[in-house]
Amino acid sequence: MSINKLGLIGGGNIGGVLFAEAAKRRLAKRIGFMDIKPPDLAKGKALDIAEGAPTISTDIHYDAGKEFNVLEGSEIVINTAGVPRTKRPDGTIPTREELLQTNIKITKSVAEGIQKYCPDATIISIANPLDAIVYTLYKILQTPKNKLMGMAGQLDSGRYRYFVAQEAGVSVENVEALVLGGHGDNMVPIRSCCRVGGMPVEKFVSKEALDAIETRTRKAGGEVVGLMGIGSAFVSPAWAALDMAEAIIYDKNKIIATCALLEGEYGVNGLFVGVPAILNKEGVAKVIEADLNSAEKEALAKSVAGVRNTCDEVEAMLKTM
Ligand code: A3D
Repeated sequence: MSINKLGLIGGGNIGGVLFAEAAKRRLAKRIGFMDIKPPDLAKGKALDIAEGAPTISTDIHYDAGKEFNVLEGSEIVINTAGVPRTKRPDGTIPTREELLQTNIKITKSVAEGIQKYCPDATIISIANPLDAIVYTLYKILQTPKNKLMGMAGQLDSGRYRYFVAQEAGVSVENVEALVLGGHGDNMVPIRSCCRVGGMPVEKFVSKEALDAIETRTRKAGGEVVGLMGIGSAFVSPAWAALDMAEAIIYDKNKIIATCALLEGEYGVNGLFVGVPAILNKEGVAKVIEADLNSAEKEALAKSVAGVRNTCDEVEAMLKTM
């Protein structure tokens, strides 16, 4: 079971991994791969991967290029078009929100491309600032809320799981975790939802170690940016987005932390925020309201306030574009 066509917008670091993995996993009969970068980044990367296909015994069919028409007929689109964070010469690291000025313009052209060539596609967006870029796509495209979502929570939860597994000395497969809220340094790891082998995390990891793990999780994206020196994390975000795409393609009813439109859930209206959601062939089939303690509720409200500020900036910028 696979879909007819998967569209990938952006052929940079994340886009390249998405193309290679989607081809290897045979997620779609055909892949549309688009990037504006000359001379023809998308076509070049697609050719490189296709020439490796015989070695991994897979058949790859694709349309790649600099124009949005290569996306025609895509049923699911994953969007990575946008500049990533990168370490400045003085060693500081920008916030994701500082990317908005540049990435909102890119997102406008992405929305126009989707509108023209695959208006009915289900969209998973990855470009930063995550929640505000998904909001921008919504404002321009008015996509039904089940068909538009952002990837961040799956990656942030994955980071939390990895750190807990290391500390507890167990397999990552034993650790369940949830990170909610906006995809910024105020994201909210939910300790009360963290389980190790089905048991409360506190049985395996001390309170002090958990405090440190949660702080590290909130800043984990910046840690990678700082170490790599150029660009930001790209393999783990691609895998996380493909997990979401597979839940949709295979109609899994899988609960994944997803940036979804809230209409009253968690006391939030009209914003896209990271929450647990059931993903299936409909896309975001249902938002689930986790039971949070008062500290977690307070932290979530703070994170949502940050998302609201950035979305207010989006509203102002869209009026001038
Ligand atoms: P990068 O390797 O720079 O690739 C981005 C690509 O977008 C480049 O190849 C550009 O040429 C291309 N691009 C720019 N404008 C357009 C356009 N109008 N149409 C099509 N393509 C265009 O970056 P990356 O792949 O590392 O990251 C992509 C985005 O994902 C950035 O905004 C990152 O900040 C973001 N990101 C998000 C997460 C999350 O967890 C949400 C994690 C890591 C990166």
